[in-house]
Formats: sequence, C-alpha cells, structure tokens
Amino acid sequence: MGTADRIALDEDTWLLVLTGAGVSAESGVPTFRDSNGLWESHRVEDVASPEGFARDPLLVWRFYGERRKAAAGVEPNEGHRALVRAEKKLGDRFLLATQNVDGLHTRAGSERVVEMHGTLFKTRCSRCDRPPFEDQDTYENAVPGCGKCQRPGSTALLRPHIVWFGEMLDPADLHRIERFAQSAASSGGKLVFLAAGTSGNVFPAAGLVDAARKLGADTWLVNAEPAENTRRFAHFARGPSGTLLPALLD
Ligand code: BJW
Repeated sequence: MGTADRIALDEDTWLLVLTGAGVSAESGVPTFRDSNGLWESHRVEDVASPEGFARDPLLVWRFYGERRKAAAGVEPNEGHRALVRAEKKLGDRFLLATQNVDGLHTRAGSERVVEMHGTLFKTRCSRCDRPPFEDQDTYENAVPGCGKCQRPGSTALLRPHIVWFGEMLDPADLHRIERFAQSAASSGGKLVFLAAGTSGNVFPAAGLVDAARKLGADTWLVNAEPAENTRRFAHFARGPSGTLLPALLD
C-alpha cells in the first residue's frame, strides 16, 4: 500500500469521493458500526428495513425523528470544508457520492453531491409516487399518513426518504456516478477515487473502489480504523478525516 502524502489536484485530475458516517463523526453525528454507534442501541432490521417499518412504523419514526433533531443541531467540520475547496478547484471534474443522510456536505457548500442513501430531511409516501418533500417534523407520537392517496379502510403511511437494507438505490444516482467515472476515463484524465469515513460494509457503495480500479483510478482511503475493504485501495491514510482531508487535498 502506498504512502504518498498528498492527492495532487492537477488540471487533468477527476476526483470521485465517497463519504460515510465517519466524516460526520467530528461534527457529533454518531456512526453506525463503531462502539457507541447507532447499531449498538438499535437492531438494524428493526429500524432500517422495509420489514421493520411494516412491523413497527412508530419505532422507525422515533428513530428518524431523533436523528432529524440531532442532525439539525450540528455543524459541518473541516473534512466537509476541504471537500468544498476541492470542488471549487476542479468544478465538473469533481463528484461527491455520500452515504450520509445528514445533509452536512450540502450545508458546508458542496454542490455536486449524490445522496446515495437518501436524506433525513425528506419524507415520501410508502405507497404512492408523489415526489419526496422537505420535512423537519419528528412525528414523536403518531405515524403520519399520506393525505394524497389515503382511502377509507386503507392506510398509506408516510416514511423517511432513506434507502433501507434490501431496497434499491435510485438508478439515476448510480448512473450519475458511473457516468462521471467513465467521462474521466474517456477524456484521458487522471481519475482519483477517495473514500473517507466508511467501514466498507455496505453495497453497492463498498464496491465503487473496484469499479474505479477497473477504470484505472488511483485509490485512496481515509479512515480512523482499517475498513472491510482496505486492501482494495492503493493508499490508506489512517486517522480522523477532519484533519486528514485538508492535509491530503489542500
Ligand atoms: C472515521 C472517523 C473519523 C469514525 N474520521 N473515519 C453485495 C454483497 C453482499 C450484500 C449485498 C450486496 N449488494 C447488496 C447487498 C445487500 C445490502 C448490503 O450491503 N448488505 C451488507 C451489510 C452485506 N445492501 C443493500 O440492501 C442496499 N440495496 C441494494 O443493494 O439494493 C439492490 C438489491 C435489492 C434487493 C436485493 C438485492 C439487491 C441498500 C443499502 C442501504 C443502507 N442503508 C443504511 C441505513 C440507512 C441510512 C440511515 O438510516 O442513516 O445506510 S445502512 C448504514 O450503513 C447507512 C450507512 O450509509 C451505511 C454505511 O455505513 P458507513 O457510512 O460506512 O458507517 P459505519 O458506521 O459502518 O463506518 C464508519 C467508519 O468511519 C468506521 O470505519 C470508522 O472507523 C470510521 N470513522 N470516525 C474518519 N473522525
């Protein structure tokens, strides 16, 4: 594994970034799989699967209501801001695919962002195809129903606009990521894939490093601990993303 200490943002560099919960950890947002992570106090299958929602929608709404409240009260950190500066340098040769649903990249000022796992601050109907809408409500005591498609005797529940286990990611999001990487390759540019703050456990995000390698990308991982797929990367910088992203990118 390489030990170069900078990612050069040259005129022919295309940078595809994948972020995970670790990038928001220094803002005070809990990760999933670390000690004290969200999955320590909740069973994944109860709160982040369609089956869990069907079984106990109030529990699921309490979980996401708490997270809405917590995420609204935190601020982006230096890691988020380093990615904003990289985007300013690279323009359309930059794309940020995030698994995070906390909205902190956008609040920091990132513009070319794909929210692969959805967002905490939108709600949609679990049955009809009305577009997801902005929503800050925490629904602590009652599960909201859909005012658009509700029929007598049939309950259409509103749900968070989040991609749960066993659910498809939006194909348009995946195409946008693929198109970006392929444009880099076909333009003869230098593709760099940088993953930060992610345990490499969840697919398809964890497979992006391999897709990027196939296109000839240089691959970097910035993480506090080794990830499940560390060996797939050419470079591993171990430590907090709030310090390492500015050091690598500026
Ligand atoms: C720091 C730090 C600091 C801490 N600085 N670092 C192929 C193989 C096997 C299984 C599958 C497969 N393809 C699909 C699957 C099934 C499944 C899956 O991946 N399962 C695995 C568990 C094996 N995937 C899916 O179901 C996906 N859907 C799909 O593929 O659809 C197609 C399909 C449908 C039906 C059948 C088959 C295929 C959907 C996955 C959606 C995941 N959603 C979640 C929850 C919702 C979001 C929410 O509530 O917030 O998204 S799961 C959860 O994990 C969340 C995260 O986005 C995601 C990734 O977690 P992340 O970001 O990596 O966080 P952590 O906590 O795991 O790691 C944090 C890391 O940061 C750690 O390593 C720390 O060390 C580090 N860290 N502080 C730097 N300061």
